[in-house]
Amino acid sequence: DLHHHHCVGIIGAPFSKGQQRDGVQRGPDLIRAAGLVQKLKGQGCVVKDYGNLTFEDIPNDEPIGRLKTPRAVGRANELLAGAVQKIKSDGNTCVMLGGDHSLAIGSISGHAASRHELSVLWVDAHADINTPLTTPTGNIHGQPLSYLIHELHSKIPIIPNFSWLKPCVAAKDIVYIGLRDVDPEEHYILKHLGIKTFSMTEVDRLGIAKVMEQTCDHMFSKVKKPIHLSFDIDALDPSVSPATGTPVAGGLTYREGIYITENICQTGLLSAVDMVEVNPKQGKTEDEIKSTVNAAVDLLLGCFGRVREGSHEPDYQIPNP
Ligand code: 5AB
Ligand code: MN
Ligand code: MN
Ligand code: MN
Repeated sequence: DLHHHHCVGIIGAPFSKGQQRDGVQRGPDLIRAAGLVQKLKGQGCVVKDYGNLTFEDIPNDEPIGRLKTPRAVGRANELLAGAVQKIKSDGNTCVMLGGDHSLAIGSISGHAASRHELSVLWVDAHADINTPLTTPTGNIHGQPLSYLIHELHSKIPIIPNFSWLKPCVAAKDIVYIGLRDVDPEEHYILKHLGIKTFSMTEVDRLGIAKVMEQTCDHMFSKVKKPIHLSFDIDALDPSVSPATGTPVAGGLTYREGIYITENICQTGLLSAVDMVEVNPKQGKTEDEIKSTVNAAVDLLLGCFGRVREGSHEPDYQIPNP
């Protein structure tokens, strides 16, 4: 809540090479321009903006099998992992502004390096668990979880610029919300590893309040691990967040998205957040871009204490005339 001062460290990762659409690298600056830092401070957070990472160009980054720009993605995520580890060691909840979802590789690795064991809440239309051999597109933003999960380690080939990476998440510590576009190979992997999923069907059946209750029951079944929330803006319905690379009809409402963030904030265990896949070039109008960016900002505000009922300082007094 407002009176427990969240310390928030923000890192921008203007990176797009985990997929093929230009524009997603502008996400961090757009989300900042919509007032993220000032709004977080206005709700009582202590905010440090660590700025944007700069990613060097990697020449001759030829595909390896189906994998597109593997060396650039490996190097970018190594850099990001170091930055996230530093932000965590400074005592902050880390906010990573993407960029495409391949950045979860570095964000989650850097987070895990500082915290040992994590729960990962993956809010997305997609499962992002293809391996380099199952990917139908070669885009690494559809694969980050396969690189991070212990149980899939033997299925991941050696890739240049990924030798720094070690799997750091157990299948039982992952929960998905919002799935509605899962590849057959991904569906097999999810079932084979017994990963907890709340697809849009479960959101429809249970309602978002029960989904969050069961999400927390699953995540807290043994010990209370710090939570890594990886939020792909395409989890929301395209009527709310159209400016994204791979929109899918039938998504979460704005209210369901906000409910997720309010609920996760209340656990007191939120330790890092990714906000990814905002792509202004995919918006058809200025309003479509605005709606998408505002949703990203409001979700982040929900992560750090904003509640819709409102709030007040504990020592507030009604002014006397
Ligand atoms: B996103 C697809 N499954 O692997 C693939 O936006 C789409 O980070 C991935 O969730 C979507 O390319 C990746 C077809
Ligand atoms: Mn997605
Ligand atoms: Mn994603
Ligand atoms: Mn997408």
